Amino acid sequence: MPSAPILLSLFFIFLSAYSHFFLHPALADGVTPEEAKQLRDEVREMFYHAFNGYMDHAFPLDELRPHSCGGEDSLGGYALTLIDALDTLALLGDRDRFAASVEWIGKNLQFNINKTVSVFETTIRVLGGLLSAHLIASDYATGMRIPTYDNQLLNLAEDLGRRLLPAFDTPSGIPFGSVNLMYGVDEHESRITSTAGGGTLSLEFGVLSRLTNDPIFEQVTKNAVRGLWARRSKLNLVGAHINVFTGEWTQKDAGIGTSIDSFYEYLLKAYLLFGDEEYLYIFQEAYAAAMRCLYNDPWYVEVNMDSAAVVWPLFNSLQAFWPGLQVLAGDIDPAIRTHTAFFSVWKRYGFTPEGFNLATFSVQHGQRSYPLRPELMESTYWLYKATRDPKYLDAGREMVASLQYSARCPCGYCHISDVEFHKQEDHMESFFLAETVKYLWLLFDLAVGPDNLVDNGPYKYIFSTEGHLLPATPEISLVQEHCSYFGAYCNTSNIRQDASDVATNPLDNLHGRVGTALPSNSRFSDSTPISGLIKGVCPGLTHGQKFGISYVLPSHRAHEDVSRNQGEQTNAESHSMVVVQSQNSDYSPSQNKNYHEKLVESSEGE
Ligand code: DMJ
Repeated sequence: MPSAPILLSLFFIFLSAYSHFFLHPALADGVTPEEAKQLRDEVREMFYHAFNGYMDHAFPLDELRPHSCGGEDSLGGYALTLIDALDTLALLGDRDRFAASVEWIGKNLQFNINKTVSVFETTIRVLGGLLSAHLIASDYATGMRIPTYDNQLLNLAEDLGRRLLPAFDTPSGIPFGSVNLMYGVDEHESRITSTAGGGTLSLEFGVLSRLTNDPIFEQVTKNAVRGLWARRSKLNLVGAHINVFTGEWTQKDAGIGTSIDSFYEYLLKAYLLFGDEEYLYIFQEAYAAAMRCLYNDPWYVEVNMDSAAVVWPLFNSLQAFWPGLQVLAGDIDPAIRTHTAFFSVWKRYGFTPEGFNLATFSVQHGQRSYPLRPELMESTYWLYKATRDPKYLDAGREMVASLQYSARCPCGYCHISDVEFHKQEDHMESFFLAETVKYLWLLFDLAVGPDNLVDNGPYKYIFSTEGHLLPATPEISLVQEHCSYFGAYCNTSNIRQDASDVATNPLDNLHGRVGTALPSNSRFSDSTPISGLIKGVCPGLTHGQKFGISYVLPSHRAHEDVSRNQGEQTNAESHSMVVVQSQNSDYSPSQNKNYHEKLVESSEGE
């Protein structure tokens, strides 16, 4: 029997924990402007905790082991996390670290190595990281131009791009999944590629073509998309895996998540960045089919691509990018509902598990982990940008709290191997710095200011699937620029030709029937009479319309939303989901004072 003083102490511990978890004022109220600022600064500190941990303990290896404070080569052995983090450094305005890192990479990186790497991962993380940093470092308008910079990263990107090209030499045009950077494709290389792996390369390769004036990169990746789309089912669905020699689907499960996700993403984004209508038309058909066959309001299921029979009633965490993509497409109502559903899973566990079974409403066996994925943060940012509904700031705050309380570990942030027990694993993917903290920081900065390159900078930016910033500069976008930019369209009466227009735009004489980026059966498609894609500027468009994020709640919907906020529950929430309380962890910001020395040391070591 415990003694009275022990019982008393236990009671006070309980009381203190109770107050901390349940009565914390920040949790009871919505995010105030002052708190948004604090959260933005907290996210910045999170970035440095992980970045400095990487630089101190792992660099120049690829990734950090955040628990044991070590490192590992997980992709090609070329300082992957540093490359992936470059444009986040620039976004945070960290001129010194950005410049020092660009300089180190320019001097030390080389791809003439005997390593077999994933074409997809190398493209989105390394090629994309190099290109976005190049576009920032070489341009006065970004405010982050590096005076001594002389295209080193672009040269590296071009070299890497050429080393990836042999992968595209297949009968279907769909690339092999892996390639050796020195010797090309191994004769025993698997001929099976995922749809996302083969169809998510067009942004990086397209930008590379436009910066180097060599069309080959853009051509091969467009050909790969054509190769995949040509093999779509009668329902306009694509499967998950395909044999790049025979063109047969080896995995016929269609969905918006695992193995397919960013295929959809790059169809729309390639159109938005390059103005290439072929991507738009494919996106319209693919999106319509997804909404018809996969959407089970508010969730998405996986179905057989030929019959549309449900094969997996699963939410997988990669699906969480979808509402963000819908914002770009202008289809915001379903985005709002789906985000609410996905976030309810986060609230239940404090993280999203890799798989959540929609039939049993429980974590899918074998898919219990949360490897620090960014997709839900990404959609939260886009929905906040589109609606300015403060509930998205509240959602962001809960995500920060979960990461701080359960994922923070000595030298960075740890994967969670089981969302129910919050067990930490000694790994930190490079996308944590490229995407997860980037979207959180942008979310709160948007609420505060914004004062950042993306939301208040010289160009419109498209985010690659790895969160890299790809600007719509004249060099990249003007070739086929049109005023229907980002999903919004002009009336002819509203057109003013821009003096800076390039006269030879192939879209100039195009007067087809076009609506928004949505399929023609979309409820938004017939709202405005349009007369085609017309190059120029559209003075009648608001900033939001130009970005495809001009969503205004119709008055009855606004009312519904308010009442929902006041107590109505979504389908998902009605499954008695428990909210995981956010908690502040005790940590003190660590500053890496030896950053430059570390770069120099490593550089000398090589
Ligand atoms: C990232 O590498 C990219 O976002 C990719 O499209 C999907 N997987 C991870 C993040 O989860």
